[in-house]
Amino acid sequence: MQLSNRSQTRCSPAQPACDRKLTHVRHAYARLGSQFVQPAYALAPSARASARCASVYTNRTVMCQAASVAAPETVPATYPNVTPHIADRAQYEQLYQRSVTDPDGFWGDMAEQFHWQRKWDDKHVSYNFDVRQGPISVEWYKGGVTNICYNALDRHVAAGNGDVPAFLWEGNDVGRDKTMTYAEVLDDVCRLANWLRSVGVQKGDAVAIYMPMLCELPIAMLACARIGAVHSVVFGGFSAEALAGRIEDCQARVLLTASGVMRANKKIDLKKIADDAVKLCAKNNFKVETCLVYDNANAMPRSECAFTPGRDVWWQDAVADFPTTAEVEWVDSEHPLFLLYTSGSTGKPKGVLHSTGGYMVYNATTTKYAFNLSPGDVYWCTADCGWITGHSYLTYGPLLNGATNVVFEGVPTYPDAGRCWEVVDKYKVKQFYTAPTAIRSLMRSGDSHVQKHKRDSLQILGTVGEPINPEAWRWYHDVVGDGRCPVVDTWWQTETGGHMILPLPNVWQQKPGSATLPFFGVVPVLLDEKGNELKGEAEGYLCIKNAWPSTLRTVYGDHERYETNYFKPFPGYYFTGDGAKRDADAYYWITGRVDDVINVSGHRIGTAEVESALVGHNHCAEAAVVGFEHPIKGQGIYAYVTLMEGVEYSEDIRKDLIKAVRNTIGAFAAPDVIHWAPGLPKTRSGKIMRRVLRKIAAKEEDQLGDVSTLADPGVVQQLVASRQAALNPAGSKK
Ligand code: 6R9
Repeated sequence: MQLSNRSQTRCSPAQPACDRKLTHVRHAYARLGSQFVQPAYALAPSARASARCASVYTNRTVMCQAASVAAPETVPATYPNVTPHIADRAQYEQLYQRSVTDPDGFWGDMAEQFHWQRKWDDKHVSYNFDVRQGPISVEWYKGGVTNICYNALDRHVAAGNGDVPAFLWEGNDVGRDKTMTYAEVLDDVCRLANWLRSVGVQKGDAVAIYMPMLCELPIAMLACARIGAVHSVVFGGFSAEALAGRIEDCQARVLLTASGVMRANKKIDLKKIADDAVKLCAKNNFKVETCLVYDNANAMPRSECAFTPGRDVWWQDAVADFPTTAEVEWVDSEHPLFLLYTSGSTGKPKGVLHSTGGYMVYNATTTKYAFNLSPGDVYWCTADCGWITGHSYLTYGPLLNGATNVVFEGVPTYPDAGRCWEVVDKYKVKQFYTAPTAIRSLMRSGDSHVQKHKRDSLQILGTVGEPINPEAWRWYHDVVGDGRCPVVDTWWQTETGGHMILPLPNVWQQKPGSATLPFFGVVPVLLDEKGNELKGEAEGYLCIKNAWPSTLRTVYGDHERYETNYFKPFPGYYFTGDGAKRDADAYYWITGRVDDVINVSGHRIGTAEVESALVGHNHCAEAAVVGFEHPIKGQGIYAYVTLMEGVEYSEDIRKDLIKAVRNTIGAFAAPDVIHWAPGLPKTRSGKIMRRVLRKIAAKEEDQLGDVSTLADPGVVQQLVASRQAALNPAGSKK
């Protein structure tokens, strides 16, 4: 069945197809306590709003509080090397006004640079963000027909730029590298597109991709886009169970993977994980028919991999002989382009669906202005394609702009903390885009690793994924950029598809820790818990008032969840899940998530997902997970667990519980702290008081606030007394 036909209908809460997949999650929840048995969508919007209200001031990191409370420093826009595409703030204001008052005209102009097989209609934008007015819907470039792969590759080759490098691939090990021109990438994309067609993949079908950062990963995404198939990339750090859940959810019959990969000194056996995932799918009666495996011989030669004849195919053998031309599948602007699963405040990840035309135009436009990008610029985004940043600002945005893209297989600290700057010098990188967690970890290794390298090609430094603390911002700006490069702090989400709030480089003054002002076409608002818009200086729930071109179109298979999650909390607005402050200069300061999502090293992890994995362990009766401030990761994962009657807490059980999370989600979601809790602080109606748990984890038990509703106040003292043991477990390496 084709994705394009199903996306609005599958998996509403009443449908049995969905029930089957949720069984294990529900089972886990049933043991957790009453608050999880009730799905969020059953709550009235007002009840949800007030429930969240309690957390808006407690869930953010302390670091951000400091950023927003301290008198902010301002950094003027005086960078002689950076000549922005937008002359100054006044021109921005003028363009911004047009973008929000005449979106048809503004975004029509922005779309002109692309190839459209058929042009969009005059009035091409229509949307409804108000659940009271009917179903939520978003449509851009109505009537338009295009293809994003054509625009990212063929268009440049046709213009005579086939010899421009598209990818500068840098391997995990120093000295392993490869250059691919636009023409070469197009050849490989066509070969793979032909192969995909040969195994029966059609327009609208989902294809799962579980790959390391080889050029073949963006190539696979582009090949899917070329034939109108919908890619669903799963980050290579996810476990077999997480991969299986994502494959099943979108019913991908074809999986693209690799034998293995080296990350720093660690070998990761991707094929084995993929095999386990396929087995798990089979157990649930879903068959992955074909598995294309890239023989990444340097990390793991094919001789070391299990191989299932009839299902597995070696990439290098199967794809090489296909022709280097492949017909483009021209698709409607609203044709689905990709699915990307992201954590929400319930246990089941959401398949965020983006469509073609609006995503393409918004993505290319933000890339151009955020990074001051021009064709041929050497640009490097360190994100993995398994996350939205790798989709928007590694694969599509830079290629749509004709840039030369560094694709990095390794990690910033291998073989040492100077690797990034060595690579910057090697390729003369002009724009560098990374996450605050990487900046903090490199900062900790000392300035000498940076200063060993020249970095004189750098012009723009970008950051994404979480609030950047002013200290890290300063280091990035002063040490990495030698004070010559503006820092572009980009706030956006998987759901928004592209940058939403960011300082355009060298256009207006920066304030370290603030993402500053909205991009063209974006109208952010701050709401109070009743949904009133706050004016001027204020702090509240960050919502977006209007549709922008790359708004997520649905949660795959569950349009109701899409509406419940993003549009019902505040009718008439898209709710971001973040809190924010607006200062006297109208600058936005993101204060962090206000829902039960933790942002660990820029990766969104739902507390419910981790809890579900913990209670999946047969000794665990109950679990409650909260975030706590972590010096490198931004937030760490702090898990309170109650064991089954008669089971004694031990170091082995602690390790086992961590392993359970690694196996269910992936190593990046492993709890930093397991705190054995004979009892959890609950209200008389049985609700776990997470606010109290957050305070205990943050060592702020003197600020517990009102605990009069606690059923057993003694639990708090018990947890405070046992905290030290949880932080320094016997036998741990910490
Ligand atoms: C692109 C991406 C989205 C969440 C978002 C927010 C946090 C991202 C940020 C930021 C402060 C920034 N976030 N960028 N917070 N300043 N510049 O990261 O997408 O993985 O979906 O995460 O990340 O909390 O809501 P995603």
